[in-house]
Amino acid sequence: MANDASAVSDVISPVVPKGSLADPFTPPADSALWRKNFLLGAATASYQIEGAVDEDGRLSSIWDTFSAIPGKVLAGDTGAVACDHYHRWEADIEMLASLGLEGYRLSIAWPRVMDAAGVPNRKGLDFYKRLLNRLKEKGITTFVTLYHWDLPQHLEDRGGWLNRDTAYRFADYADLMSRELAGTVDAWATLNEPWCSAYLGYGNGHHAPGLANDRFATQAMHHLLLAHGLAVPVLRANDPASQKGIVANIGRGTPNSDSAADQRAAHLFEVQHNAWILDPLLKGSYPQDLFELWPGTEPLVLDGDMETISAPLDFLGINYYFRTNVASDGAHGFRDVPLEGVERTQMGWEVYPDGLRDLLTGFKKTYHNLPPIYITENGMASDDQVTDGHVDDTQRISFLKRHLAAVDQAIKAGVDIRGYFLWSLMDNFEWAFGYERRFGVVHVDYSTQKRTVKHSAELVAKFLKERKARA
Ligand code: IFM
Repeated sequence: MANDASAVSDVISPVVPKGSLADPFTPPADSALWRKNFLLGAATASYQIEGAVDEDGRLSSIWDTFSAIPGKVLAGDTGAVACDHYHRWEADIEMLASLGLEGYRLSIAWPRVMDAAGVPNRKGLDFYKRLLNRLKEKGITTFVTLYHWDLPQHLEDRGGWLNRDTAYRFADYADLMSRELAGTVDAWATLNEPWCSAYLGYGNGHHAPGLANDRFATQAMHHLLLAHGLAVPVLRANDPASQKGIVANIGRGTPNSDSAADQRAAHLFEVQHNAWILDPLLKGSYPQDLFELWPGTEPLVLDGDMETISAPLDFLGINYYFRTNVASDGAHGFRDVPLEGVERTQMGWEVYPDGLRDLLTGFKKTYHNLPPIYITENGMASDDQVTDGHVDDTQRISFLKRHLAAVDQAIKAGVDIRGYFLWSLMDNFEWAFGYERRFGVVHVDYSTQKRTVKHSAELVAKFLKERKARA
């Protein structure tokens, strides 16, 4: 998966007959996406697709508990069945392969693979072994996330991410998984979006476990990042051939006016969304501006923690969805000022591809040790319907094209970006929004579990076929 952004123009096919590839998705001839070593894949996460929450010894997770509380998830939805992927995984991999997708990013359900005493659960482990072996047989590059939010409930009962001990339990879990799965994983990501785990889970309570306290959020973040830092050397020792990294969601904040106060507000927005995670990982310190925003919330940090957290990474996974327009709140912070007349998705999120490019090029300037990047999630929700066996997801096609163009621009500006994963392979359990919001490039009818490839996926497949034919 090696890449050299400076060599992009050397490997792009020089002559592409104008118009021969005309469709609403295919990237232009000079796009870095035509490079055959630019990995194009799709992503999912365990709780969002697997279902089978009580099967084969799986323990309860914080999302089983949270989604069972009335009012926490839209329409009272839970992940109990989801896409029934635990039983339908073979057909789902066939579908992934038939689309020509070259990479698959999945996550492991921690409560499925070990019990409260740390004893491995063979049946759970075997599920992931079968899955990963099949992906390898198909020649699909595997990105495996160890923690995509489904913390075992027994750990939450002892404080969850507020308890430093959870970080050590996570390292034990990483040890087990990398001993068991070594050789089938191309890239390990320790955590998915620690911002969401810490802030939505412990800061505002919109996600499991549903606690709401800024001080909790900063302490949970520290323990999450510590868990990451403790796991990386374990993964390196057990599975030296794979890449090790972490996945961060990033947010673009733009000022509502030219005033110094609004500029400062936009800066603070990005500190809270991006630097809070990236500074400790890449600079070994928390941004002090964070504690201007949330005075008195400095986490308890022990000697050596920041060195553990900032050990070198092989890659950084970036998830990007939208921008937020902000103004000063008149005190130390920012407030959202939604723009009128802009394009939005089913989530209400603004479609703003430039934000992805601008953040990536900004990170390159800010972090001199920025590792190679994979866009580990990008996509959008729409209220997709199946009509005569087809799903015409026009907005998604345009969304993907524009965001891939932003990635291409960032590559051309010198950012080392090696791949892109669509979020998501299929419609799934969208956390607090349940099944109403559809992010998949494949439609799922939850009453029959029928999968229908959307037009977006057909066009991605067409592009990948064309690219392969030229290689
Ligand atoms: O569905 C989520 C995913 O689990 C994490 N990143 C954002 C996606 C869309 O909200």
